[in-house]
Amino acid sequence: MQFDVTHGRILREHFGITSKEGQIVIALAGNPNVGKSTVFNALTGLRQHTGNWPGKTVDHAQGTFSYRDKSFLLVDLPGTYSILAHTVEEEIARDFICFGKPDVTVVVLDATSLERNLNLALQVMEITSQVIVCVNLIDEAQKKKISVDFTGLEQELGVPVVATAARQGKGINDLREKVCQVVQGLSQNRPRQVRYSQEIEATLENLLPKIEGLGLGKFLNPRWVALRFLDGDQKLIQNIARHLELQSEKSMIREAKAAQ
Ligand SMILES: Nc1nc2c(ncn2[C@@H]2O[C@H](COP(=O)(O)OP(=O)(O)O)[C@@H](O)[C@H]2O)c(=O)[nH]1
Ligand SMILES: [Mg+2]
Repeated sequence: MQFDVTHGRILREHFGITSKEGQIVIALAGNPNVGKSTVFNALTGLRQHTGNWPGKTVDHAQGTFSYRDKSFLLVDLPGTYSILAHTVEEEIARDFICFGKPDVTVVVLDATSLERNLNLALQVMEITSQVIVCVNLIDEAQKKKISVDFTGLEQELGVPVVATAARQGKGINDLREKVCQVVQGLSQNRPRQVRYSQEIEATLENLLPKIEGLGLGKFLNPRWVALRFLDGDQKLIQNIARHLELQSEKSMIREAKAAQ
């Protein structure tokens, strides 16, 4: 594994998520009604429990499964059309992807309305490269005579794409395989990045070295952070500051313990 599992574990506790040592954490994102809970159930079966996100009245589900001798913790994020944090649900989904350090984020899309759904996938792909796109409801798409070019989609997006009909359990094993490949670094993810106007791109170029100097780690794409700085997203900037503080606080505690 290339990531610091322990570190992610400490940060996730703030979201009320307690993963066991060595457990691989998967976040599940998607628009409402795309079959996210069905994918969640197909993967975890009865090994799940529900509650609320700490301090929020938004439902929260987490579950576990084992595959290829590895243990996985699956976190169902609130269903959202976007993660620009205009609503509490969007803020939770965004903050977990940014600061909960999931090892991989699976974005579930509705095969019958890909155009609308891809918006969320592109947004998540701006934050992290550890993404898998799960195109669900392929049976419904077939009924509507919609055919999806999965190879083409994978090439265009630059991340693995899995076709599922979760209600029938189709493609779920394929999804497990792809998750394993991504967490083991066997998948060459190069998520397609949205290009903005020349003016924005030029400003981003100036900002990037400063953001890269912050030490945000490989889970937060500096380009995305720079874009949010340009937005003047105060809440996110505060959250980044809080998490950097927490990060150094925890690493100091660890160092002190190690020195004892
Ligand atoms: N035909 C079909 N229906 C599905 C599939 N996946 C989910 N559904 C149905 O779609 C509806 C919404 O699913 P749900 O998992 O609650 O969506 P969520 O809002 O994204 O969590 C439910 O009636 C599911 O049974 C699928 O692959 N094929
Ligand atoms: Mg659901």
